[in-house]
Amino acid sequence: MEQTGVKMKIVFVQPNVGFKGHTWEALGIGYIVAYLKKYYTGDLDIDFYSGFYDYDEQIIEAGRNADIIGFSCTSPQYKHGLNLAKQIKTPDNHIVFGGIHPSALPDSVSKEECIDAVVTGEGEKAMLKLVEDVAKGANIHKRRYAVKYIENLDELPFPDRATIKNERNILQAFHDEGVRITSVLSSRGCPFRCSFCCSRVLWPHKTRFRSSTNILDEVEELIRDRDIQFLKFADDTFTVSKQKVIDFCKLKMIRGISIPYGANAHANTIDEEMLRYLAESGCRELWYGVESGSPRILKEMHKNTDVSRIKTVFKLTKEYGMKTRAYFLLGMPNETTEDIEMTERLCDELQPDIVGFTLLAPFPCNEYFDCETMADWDWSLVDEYGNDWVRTETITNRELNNIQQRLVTKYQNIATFRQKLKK
Ligand code: B12
Ligand code: SF4
Repeated sequence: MEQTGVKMKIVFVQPNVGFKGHTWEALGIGYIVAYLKKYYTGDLDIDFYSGFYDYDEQIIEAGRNADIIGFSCTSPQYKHGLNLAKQIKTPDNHIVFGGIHPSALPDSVSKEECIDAVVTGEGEKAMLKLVEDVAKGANIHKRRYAVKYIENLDELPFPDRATIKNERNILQAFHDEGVRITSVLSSRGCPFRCSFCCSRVLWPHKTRFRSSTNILDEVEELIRDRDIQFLKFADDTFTVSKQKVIDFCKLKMIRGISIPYGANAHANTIDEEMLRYLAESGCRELWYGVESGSPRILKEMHKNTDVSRIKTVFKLTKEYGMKTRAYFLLGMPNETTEDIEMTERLCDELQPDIVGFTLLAPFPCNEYFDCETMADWDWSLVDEYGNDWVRTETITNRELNNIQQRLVTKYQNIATFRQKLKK
């Protein structure tokens, strides 16, 4: 490895999303920080700020004193990130944007004068290269970094949770739910291609998995060092590989790690044997993207499952003692009120423990985004919990928002945290 030996002061920023609610730890930044600390050969002074917990003034002051400022942005976070970047930029510092939004719209992001470089896709190797370039005095203005994906995820060091001030999120979870919770990522990517989802932009290749040993080493560390009492898997779909899931569950039990956990699941990946292992190993909740009760709409979404399978899987998940969450999405272009009635009937029948009703939003990178007309939208205003864009051929935007509100009110006692907050 090249020896630069140059000391670098880096500030990472997780901008705000525009709504006050529970925010998760900046896991992506945690991964990048750990990678830099392992592989950068010079000294590093790394700090982290969150738009949720820190004042803009603090972030701006820290950023103006750093060599490199790295912003991590989903689309709703981009506006706040850009606003901060404009105030942080000096002739001497280097501003880089990474995460799903810059990955989806690199041209639009890099045309901003205050943004020197854009990283698309996985950030660990790309950020290392960028830091080395800056250390060597290279001009990175208007550079784009996209590097080969890491094949073996076990090579990655665990996220640096001290630097990302994970304790703040854990305390927030404890305040909201009475349990010390944090997130862990066991895989990258999802084999499905739902029309409304952005996963394919960030992780376009086949799904990669960490080994069970590697995941459980991190889990043990989290229990020992951070007194974590519940794990949320941040994977797109935790249940992609039956063999991987069963292997994880078996090893978790063999190692006597009893911590409960929850994860995202896709109905078509589930069978009874997997559910038995999940339940035995401490899985307490499965979160299903059910999306619709209308077979026609499920097809239009490329959801790759059907209503009868969803019903079977919910029934089985409950029989194995796990809680179920059902997320529904309203507003597909051809959706009619009859389709939404089917969704409501399905929800009644499934009786999930938690339910969310979101609205289709044309985030950059899903099939509803139009780069001609939407590239410069204010994404802090476009939300799946209410937006003024979505309408179908037969249902207006106002009607859809009203339907969503009616459903949230109907299921108020089991609505998601975010929808409860909205009321
Ligand atoms: C957990 C999760 C949440 C959590 C919060 C996550 C958080 N940290 O704030 C909750 C449940 C609250 C949530 C809410 C929402 N979410 Co969400 N969420 C996720 C999920 C499933 C995992 C995130 C994660 O931890 N990933 C793992 C880490 C390692 O990946 P990463 O953060 O992307 O980081 C890597 C790269 O992006 C890059 N990188 C990231 N930052 C930086 C910075 C620099 C400087 C560099 C160089 C590189 C870099 O390197 C990292 C390591 O390789 C993702 C899907 C996914 N698998 O990523 C969706 C996802 C991010 N969410 C999405 C959406 C739409 C939302 C909501 C807008 C939904 C809504 N309310 O309408 C909100 C907005 C929240 C927000 N922060 O903007 C979309 C984003 C689409 C978009 N264009 O913005 C995603 C991609 C889901 C999808 N597949 O469509 N979400
Ligand atoms: S199953 Fe979930 S993560 Fe995978 S493509 Fe569909 S919505 Fe995205």
